[in-house]
Amino acid sequence: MATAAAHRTTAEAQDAEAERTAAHEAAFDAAVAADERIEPRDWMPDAYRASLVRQMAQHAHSEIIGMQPEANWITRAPSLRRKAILMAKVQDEAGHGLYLYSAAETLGTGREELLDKLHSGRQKYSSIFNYPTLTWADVGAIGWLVDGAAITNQVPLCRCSYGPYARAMVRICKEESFHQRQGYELLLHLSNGTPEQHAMAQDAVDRWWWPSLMMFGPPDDESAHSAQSMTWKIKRHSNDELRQRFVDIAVPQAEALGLTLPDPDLRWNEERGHHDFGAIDWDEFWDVLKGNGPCNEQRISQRRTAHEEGAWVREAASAYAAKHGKAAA
Ligand code: BYC
Repeated sequence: MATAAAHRTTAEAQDAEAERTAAHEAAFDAAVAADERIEPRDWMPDAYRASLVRQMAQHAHSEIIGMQPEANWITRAPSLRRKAILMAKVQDEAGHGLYLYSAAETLGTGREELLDKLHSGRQKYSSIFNYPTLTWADVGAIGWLVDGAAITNQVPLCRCSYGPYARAMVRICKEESFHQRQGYELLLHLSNGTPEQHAMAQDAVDRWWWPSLMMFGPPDDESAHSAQSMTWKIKRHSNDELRQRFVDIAVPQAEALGLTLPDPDLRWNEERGHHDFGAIDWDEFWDVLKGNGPCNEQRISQRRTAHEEGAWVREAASAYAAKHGKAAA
């Protein structure tokens, strides 16, 4: 008798829980459908939380790993003005990482844990940062193409359904616009300079064009997360849509720069109202994701070293906070 009653109570409790979850799910779906923001204390499906943490972590990691290829040129910038601009840009990237790690923290995942996953290869960062910056013109090509691709991808994220991510993206996009302009201006200067400078700018664009197109992720039919992320309004457009938008923006800019995009199949398609472009080497993309890009090892080992060498700063900051916390108490 007692066992039957206990079973009944458990079954009733399970039914009540299922009903509560269904009500939560309905409220969540309605909020997303009405373009309302989901905030940290709101109920959300576990898979929504996990996918956001996955994307935001990868985004944050990309920002801080992205400091490396550009920082490579700070000591060799050709003028004080260029050096000051580049230093400010690299610092901005650190700031972007900070906003994004903080936004991820609102979902209950701490920065230490995310950094640990980056350092141990369990989380990704953008493929683009596994390519080397061989000349000064690469700083311009990164600004124009990489930041240009980033803006195209990230402006719609300002309307992401998760509030803290969307708000972080507003400020990031403003700063990315400045980054894109500085890269464009740098390349314009080189393109209109000596024949050697023009050739250096062209060579940089030749090397960065295809990896920039890969930044948008795999084609839609191979994108594991797109459909679900678009239903949840984390992503507003598919990878291929954004890639096409970027190509359409970049072509007239390349013409204005006097530089050629390295794609013989690139041409305006009147019928589609878009530029057609050549086939992307997806084998190269997946290979870079597997860790076999030209700089994967270097980027991660430099990141780990920077983290270890920064341990004393974290310890000092914690000690300071503890001391002042005690004093305030
Ligand atoms: N690189 O299902 P999919 C910057 C992964 S920072 C590496 O389409 P999703 C800047 C993907 O994570 C730029 N991995 O994924 C910084 C997934 O693997 P997992 C960074 C990639 O999430 C400093 C798998 O492939 N921007 O601009 O729907 C200086 C299948 O992909 C890449 C962001 O992070 C890639 N390119 O769409 C200068 C923006 N593409 O997670 C500049 C935010 C895909 O299953 N992120 N993968 O192991 C996004 O918008 C989306 O996450 C993506 C991918 C469009 C990147």
